[in-house]
Amino acid sequence: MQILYTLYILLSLITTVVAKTHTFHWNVSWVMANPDGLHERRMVGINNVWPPPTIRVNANDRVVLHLTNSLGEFNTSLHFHGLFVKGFNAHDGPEMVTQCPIPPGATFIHDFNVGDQTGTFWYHSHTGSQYGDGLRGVFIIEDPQGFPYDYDEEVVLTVGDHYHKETQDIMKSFKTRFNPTGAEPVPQNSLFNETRNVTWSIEPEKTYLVRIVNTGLFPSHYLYIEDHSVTIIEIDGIAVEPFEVDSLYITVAQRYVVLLKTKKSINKNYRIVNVLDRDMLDYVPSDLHLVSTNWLVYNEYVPKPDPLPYFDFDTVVNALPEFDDDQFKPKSKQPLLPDPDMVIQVNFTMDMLGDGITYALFNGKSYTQPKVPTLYTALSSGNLSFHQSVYGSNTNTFVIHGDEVIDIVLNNHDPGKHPFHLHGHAFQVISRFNSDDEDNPLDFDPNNSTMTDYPEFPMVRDTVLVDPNGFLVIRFKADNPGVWFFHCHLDWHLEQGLALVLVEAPDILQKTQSKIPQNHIDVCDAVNIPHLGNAAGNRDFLDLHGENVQADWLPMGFTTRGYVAIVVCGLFAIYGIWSIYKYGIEDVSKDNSAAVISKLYKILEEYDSTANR
Ligand SMILES: [Cu+2]
Repeated sequence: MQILYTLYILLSLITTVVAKTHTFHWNVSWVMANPDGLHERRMVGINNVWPPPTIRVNANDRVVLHLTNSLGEFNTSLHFHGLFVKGFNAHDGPEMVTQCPIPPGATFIHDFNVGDQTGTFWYHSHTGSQYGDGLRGVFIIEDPQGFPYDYDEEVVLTVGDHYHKETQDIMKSFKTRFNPTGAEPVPQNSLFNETRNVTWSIEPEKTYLVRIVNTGLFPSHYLYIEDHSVTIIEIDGIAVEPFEVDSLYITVAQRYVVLLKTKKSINKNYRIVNVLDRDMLDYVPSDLHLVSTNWLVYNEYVPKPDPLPYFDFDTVVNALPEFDDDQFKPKSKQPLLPDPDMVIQVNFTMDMLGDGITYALFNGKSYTQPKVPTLYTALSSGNLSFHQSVYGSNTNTFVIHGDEVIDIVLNNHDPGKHPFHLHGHAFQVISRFNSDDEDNPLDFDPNNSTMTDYPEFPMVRDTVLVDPNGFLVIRFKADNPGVWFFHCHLDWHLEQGLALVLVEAPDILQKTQSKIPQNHIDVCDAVNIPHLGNAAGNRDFLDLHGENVQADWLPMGFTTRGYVAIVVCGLFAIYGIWSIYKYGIEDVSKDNSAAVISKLYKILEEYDSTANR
């Protein structure tokens, strides 16, 4: 026993010695770029370079990242998508959830250990929809013990959607009463490794490890290589049983790691095709390249095949096999978690509120940022941290106890597809159905045995699609004390308030992560946001006076202004009818026919005398 213990201590020491600290000094600023070759614009770059770099670390390494905001007039922030940041909740990144927004001129220091996670993750701004302007990149955590599969070369491949305008300008015409249907902005293009028309030169009979990330804002992508299948080995940072597919369907924020075995023959080159999911777009401009062609090149002396017609979504997508991510089972063979201790049920709708703007709502509430970041409320509220009310009435916050099993039931009462992401966890997807009937959304029913026929080994990931008018049930263990955002990753919808917040084990959080780094407090001071108090910024934690709330609901029936408008309109109508009567009917009704006839004779006589001259 003593020998084993000594060995354990030795191993721990070795790990500590081997673990590295990676220090980054990132200056976030605007950089001119032309990602799609059609339009030059400002993109958000790092140290004057766009696109931003790929971060690569080993498990148990420490990351110290100094992020300086040089964007001029805009705030910023940085989230590490898929990382549990266990023990480092304050470094997760989303503004007003775990930290203050970083104002221009300020530097925020992220300092965390990546823990024992390995796989493919990414980082992006968590301020509004700013990552659509380019602040996004891939984050890879490798296992220092080696990779479980042999491969010859590794390649990182991102797909995404691209806009010619900056997101803050797009927002002005999106969240306005002049867009009453809430139609989402349609991208101008798709990107492939942050550019287009990519040629990827490969060698025959080699195995490539391809890490694929959709770093886009909005539509999912279909992705395939002609005449090649790939083997999926990891989804969202979770190793899965190898699964061969001919194509992928990847929502924004999801990741797939695949092995690609190249052919023996070098007589031919092949198309790599990525297709924007047209069904997610409100309208399709005639010049939008739904279908984009890139090339897998075996032989540069052989001509590349022509690009596919950019508009021919139907032909391309109808030829693809069905893609169901439910079949990708974790390699760890993690069984279904036990029955939940707590069920959070949210019904999601899109509705217009009293300001004429269309919002996204969970149970009638559109997430509205509190006046104090929720983590700071959890840390400063003492015994009241379990009182949901201290987090505000409009933040969709749920408090959960440590080590409990939690189900989130999400009923989608909207005809759109939405990829939902939970920070701080990967979750089991235990039930998911869709409904083709827009008038009758299908809600989860715990008494319906088909809906509760949960898989023995559910899919595990951190971003999952809920189908139109359908539902989703996810399950996870509350083993990561912290404040975690759960939101739609279509950032247009996040801007409309499609989010909720989990305050997980605030008692343990107060004991183990009570100290807010001084640098984070300095950033709050710089942006004039308190780091103590409830959602309203009050030190009396049960007094929510002054909290941020959503716009009022559209009133039912007529308001006073409505009645005044009706009366005024009525008066104008009566005046109009009276005018017609006065100037029209009244004149005609007089018997002045003799006068009219004599006037006509006079005109004719004048005409005759002129003509006879
Ligand atoms: Cu959404």
